[in-house]
Amino acid sequence: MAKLIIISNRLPIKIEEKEGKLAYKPSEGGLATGLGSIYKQNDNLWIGWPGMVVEEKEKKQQIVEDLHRENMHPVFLTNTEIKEFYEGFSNETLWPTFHYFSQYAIYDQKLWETYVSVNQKYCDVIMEMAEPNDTIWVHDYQLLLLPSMLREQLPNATIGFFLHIPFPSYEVFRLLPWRKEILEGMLGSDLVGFHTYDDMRHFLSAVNRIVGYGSMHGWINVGSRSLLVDSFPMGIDYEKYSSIAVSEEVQKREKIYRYNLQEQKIMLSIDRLDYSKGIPNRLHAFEKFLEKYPEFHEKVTLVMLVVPSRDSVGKYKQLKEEVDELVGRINGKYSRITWNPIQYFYRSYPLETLSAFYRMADVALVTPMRDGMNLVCKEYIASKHDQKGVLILSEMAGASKELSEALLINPNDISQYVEALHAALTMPEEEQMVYMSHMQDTLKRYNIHHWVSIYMDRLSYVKLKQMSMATSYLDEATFQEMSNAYQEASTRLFFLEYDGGLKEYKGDPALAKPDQELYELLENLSSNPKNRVVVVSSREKDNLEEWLGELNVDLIAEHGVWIKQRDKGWKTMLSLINNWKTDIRLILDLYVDRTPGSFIEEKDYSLVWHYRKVETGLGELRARELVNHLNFLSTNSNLQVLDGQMAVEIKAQEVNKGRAATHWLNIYSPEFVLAVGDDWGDEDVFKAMPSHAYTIKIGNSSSVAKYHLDTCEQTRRLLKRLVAQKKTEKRQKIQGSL
Ligand code: GDG
Repeated sequence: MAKLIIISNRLPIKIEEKEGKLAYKPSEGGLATGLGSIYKQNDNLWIGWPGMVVEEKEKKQQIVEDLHRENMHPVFLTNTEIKEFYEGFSNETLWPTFHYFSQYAIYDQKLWETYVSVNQKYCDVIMEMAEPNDTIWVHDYQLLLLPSMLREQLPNATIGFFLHIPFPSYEVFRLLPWRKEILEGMLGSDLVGFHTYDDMRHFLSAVNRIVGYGSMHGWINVGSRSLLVDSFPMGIDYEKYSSIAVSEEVQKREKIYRYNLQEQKIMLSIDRLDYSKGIPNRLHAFEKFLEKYPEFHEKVTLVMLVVPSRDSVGKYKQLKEEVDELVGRINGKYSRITWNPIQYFYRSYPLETLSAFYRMADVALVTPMRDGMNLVCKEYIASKHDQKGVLILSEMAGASKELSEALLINPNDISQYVEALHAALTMPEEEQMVYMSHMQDTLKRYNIHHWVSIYMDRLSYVKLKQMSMATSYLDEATFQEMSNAYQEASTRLFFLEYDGGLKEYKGDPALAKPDQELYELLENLSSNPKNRVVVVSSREKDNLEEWLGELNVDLIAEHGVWIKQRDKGWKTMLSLINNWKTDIRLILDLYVDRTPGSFIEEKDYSLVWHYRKVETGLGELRARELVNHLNFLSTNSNLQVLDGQMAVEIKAQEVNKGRAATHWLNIYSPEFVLAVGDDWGDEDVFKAMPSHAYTIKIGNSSSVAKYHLDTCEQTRRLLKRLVAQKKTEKRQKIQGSL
């Protein structure tokens, strides 16, 4: 039976060795609890490092056996690998870069090489455990190269990837010397998931500008495979945090802490010691608050739980010193015999202790400089049974996109922070309860189980979609079937894309004129009274008229803005307002100035920037910039940017070739339909076709077309054979009757 394999750097357990005996303890954290319910089912498996360096062969064997009973399998890492792969490249290169602290990032080729080799090690272990039909779900920044490594070995496997930390803007990401390899690694997945839409947007932009792949509604084509990029905000195990908060043990602990803190209002913060968490800023804000609002002296305490983390790394040691110093200074300045404004704890605590603090806290301070999601703020909300309490949340945490009822702040704006502290402490209880209950409703619904299930559903959907988009090569057997259908039909309709379908692209669009062979082919095809031939193009109508107007064919010009039936004149299907053109033209002019050889073409309902004549490389580079620029400007407008063959076109969205094609389908209800196209715009034509139509994509990127061919030459040969077959048949008939 196909199984699900979860891969993360660490397994969801901690191993401890006491007096030569191994003990396994479950580890806390969002991922472990969230996926805990699924990896234990059936034959599912979780693969990762068990958290301990093991050298002895027998001990390794023991761990493998013990873990197998719990549906886990270890990847053993050496001390050097931990140092260079985990502490080094993952935490000193990727972590700072992805959290917008690139000034802290180190770029060291040796660390990168170990990162590559450890990703390969994970891949090798997975290959020992995986079967071809398994679903593989890779997690987080330590394993960015793994999806492509797996894809190479298992080309048809279902591979998901989820990034738990932010994906930075292109401007920051591009600083990494290994940016291209990293993106290519991630692109081996079928579904790339992020916490927020912004992360997803940044990723798509980096892929477009660094690797050169465009995207449409989150879909990226990599060769003949399409993958999807989407956002899935991660939730918590709401039930678990909510029920533990009313457990006897937690209430007992709360009583003890309350006794010690007396009537103090409590502000709470819980984070790992990390520069991304904004701990010094929080202390500065609290100090300013005490200075500005002395009436709160002896009435409020900041309980700050800081969990030790990565303390072997220099930057973390410095941060620890800075925090120690700040806490010391503030407490030194404001403490009284009976009151310490800050209660600071540098250690980790059992969940029951955290829960007791969540219950007690009047205000929770979750104010990171940058955070992928942040689960602490969600746990605080789930623990608040009386719905009294205020959450102050940084805009820079992914969670702020969902929890808009929190007091949102920019952690760099210390005066705003101070006012938020004051507002939280003075907020009427009824108001607190309204906000809290809204946030609880959201988190109850979008809990961790929901997150897992929508991610897995989406991954299955991608696989189905890939299957429906996998076009098979149009072979001889299919041709024979098509030819029979052609001969039996009394009404036949052809939609033939001009550029890329019938005629190869030329450096200059004006040079791609019809040749004698093409004229003859179209004449032959259209001379049969049962045939109706529609030539489809994004070219201007005057251009098509000049080249093909004499023929007995119908025409679709400018992506479907203009149509012409052979016995009638041109007519437009839309009456669109074109006032967007003035602004967009200014931008295109700018790109013409900066890109020698490029030029603008103005059509009735679109503008096109052509770069066919531009120096190789430069044109592609500028085109990527321009597509990004235009996509940004066209958000919330009804404009569509098409990244075409050596051209970028912007047009009103209502215009599409598929709509225009429907016009003919409605009039003729043909028994035989054949559509040929080659780029994104032609997908609209394929989609508009009835189920019995033969749809052919030129080129082998994925498409909704049923078949594909490689060249225009092959389209022509196919059409010629269809017509010739008819002629042969006719002759045979005549000869037979003689
Ligand atoms: C990464 C991303 C994203 C903390 N101290 C103790 C303790 N914890 C638990 C908390 C919470 C978890 O650790 C921390 O989760 P966060 O989400 O806040 O932060 P990261 O560890 O940086 O996680 C983050 C997350 O991945 C999930 O995708 O949200 O943005 O950085 O569950 O309760 N638990 C115990 N004792 C402690 O002292 N038992």
